[in-house]
Amino acid sequence: MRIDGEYFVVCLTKFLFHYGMQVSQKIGINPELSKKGDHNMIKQIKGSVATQRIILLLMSVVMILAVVFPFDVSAQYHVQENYIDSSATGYSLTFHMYLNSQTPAALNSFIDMLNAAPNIQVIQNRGFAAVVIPVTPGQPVTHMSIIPCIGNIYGVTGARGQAFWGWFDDEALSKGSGGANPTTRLDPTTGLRRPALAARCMLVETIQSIATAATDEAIEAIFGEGNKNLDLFSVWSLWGDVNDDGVVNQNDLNLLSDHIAFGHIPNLAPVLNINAADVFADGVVNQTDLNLLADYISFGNFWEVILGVRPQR
Ligand SMILES: [Ca+2]
Ligand SMILES: [Ca+2]
Repeated sequence: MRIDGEYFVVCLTKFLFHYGMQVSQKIGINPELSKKGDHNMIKQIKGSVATQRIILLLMSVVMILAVVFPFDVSAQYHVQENYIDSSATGYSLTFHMYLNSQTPAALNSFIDMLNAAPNIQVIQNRGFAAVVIPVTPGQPVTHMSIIPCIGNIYGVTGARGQAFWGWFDDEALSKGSGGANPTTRLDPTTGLRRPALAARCMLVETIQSIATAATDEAIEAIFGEGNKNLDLFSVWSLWGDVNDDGVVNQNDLNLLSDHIAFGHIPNLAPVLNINAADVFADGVVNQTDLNLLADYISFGNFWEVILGVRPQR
């Protein structure tokens, strides 16, 4: 809707002009009123006319200003208009199961779980099983209860599991090495993109941003200019592979050891994938994890040491 100042003032002036004419007619043209000599009423009406003339004068000044400095009401309330109309609809989050053909069997259980959930349909998107969830900026995200259920793939006898790292968007996966000149970091085995070692799951932050988005700028910051969908990819890593190079070896043990020794010192804390470090899966990373990882590296070739066993409840 466009209302410029000039149009607004012209309409108001016309109204006042007609109203003033009617008042004048009551005094000068209406002979009955004059004949009656009702001076009080005439005085009252004259006062009204004087008021109208002052208003007309003020409105004329406003009209001149409006012509010199035109304004657009709709431009000032652009966000609210979009919001009320239709621009805030049709947004979505697409959750991709970001593993290739080497998908562990455990991942299929997540997909089965999604398929069984009401109002959720698993599709193929960009080559991966995915679910699309509609969202409305400025409102709480619904239909999300199933997504946080996608998490760790626990290790079992005869099959290594994978630690759930988190949900990441295309930007996070394209800046895997971080730094001033980021280049995409790829998994040497699968060829899939990897986030930066220090990256953390974006899901909670993304949902909160959508729920509180109140301006076009905030919406664009989430979905990108001209986009209405945000792709999020679930990323896993081998239990214990804290430097995320696709193998679990002494380098990971050294890094985890440094983390336990210096992780609380800001300038000395090493960067690592903390989710992969919780090999004794109890939600905390400490000496117990370091001991288990040391056993795995030292004795894993002699007997089975399972990392990431499902915690007992
Ligand atoms: Ca490693
Ligand atoms: Ca632990």
